[in-house]
Amino acid sequence: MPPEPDPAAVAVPAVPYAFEMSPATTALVIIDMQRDFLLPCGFGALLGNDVTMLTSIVEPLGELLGAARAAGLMVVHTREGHRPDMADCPPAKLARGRLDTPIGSPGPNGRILIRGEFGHDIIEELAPADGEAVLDKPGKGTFYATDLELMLRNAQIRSLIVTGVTTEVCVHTTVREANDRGFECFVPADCVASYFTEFHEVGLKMIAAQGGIFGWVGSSLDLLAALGAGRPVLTTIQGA
Ligand code: C5J
Repeated sequence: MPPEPDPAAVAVPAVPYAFEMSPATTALVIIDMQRDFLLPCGFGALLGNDVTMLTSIVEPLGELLGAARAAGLMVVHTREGHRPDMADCPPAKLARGRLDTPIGSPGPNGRILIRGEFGHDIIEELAPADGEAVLDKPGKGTFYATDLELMLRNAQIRSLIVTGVTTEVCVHTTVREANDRGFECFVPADCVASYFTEFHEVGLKMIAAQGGIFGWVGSSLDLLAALGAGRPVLTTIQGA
């Protein structure tokens, strides 16, 4: 049975059609905005990526985070990484890429992708506030091996605004996991990023294609307006 219409719902312009959400039943999920992915010498950089490809989302995501807090949305931050003894790191993940400096190796920001290390933590600009959930996840998806689903169901959350990095890896995996669990996902295109422009663009297209097979793609400006923190603007959604 479809859920009862919510009188507090707002409509956010999106592809393939307007996304309806209610602040009381929506969570902002910020995926892996960690130094290890965004700073030079972290995991992302050691994989050969240009980390500056990710920095453009920090400012709009910061604004969205402020608006979400002001509107009372549940906020969830995630961090990809492993226990110091790496008992939760699958050997296949560790071996992948045949890296000279694999996960767990010492680096300028501490041991790579290891919990408690400087590089593993979230960048200052998007630091979690008191009371906001911070989920440590060993995989790419945010539902795998975490208590996210339990927390969302207990809080009666139906919709997720999914942001962070990278578009085609942890963001996409999370959107797919959420979709299969019955959550509605909105992805603001200017608050997700990839080291690869083409993967970012096609990743967004894949979410909204076929009538929104995984969810909706829109812009943070329209979300801000819907949350009462800005005026509606005519936006072009890159990649959607
Ligand atoms: C990756 C992530 N790309 N957060 N992790 O390995 O997308």
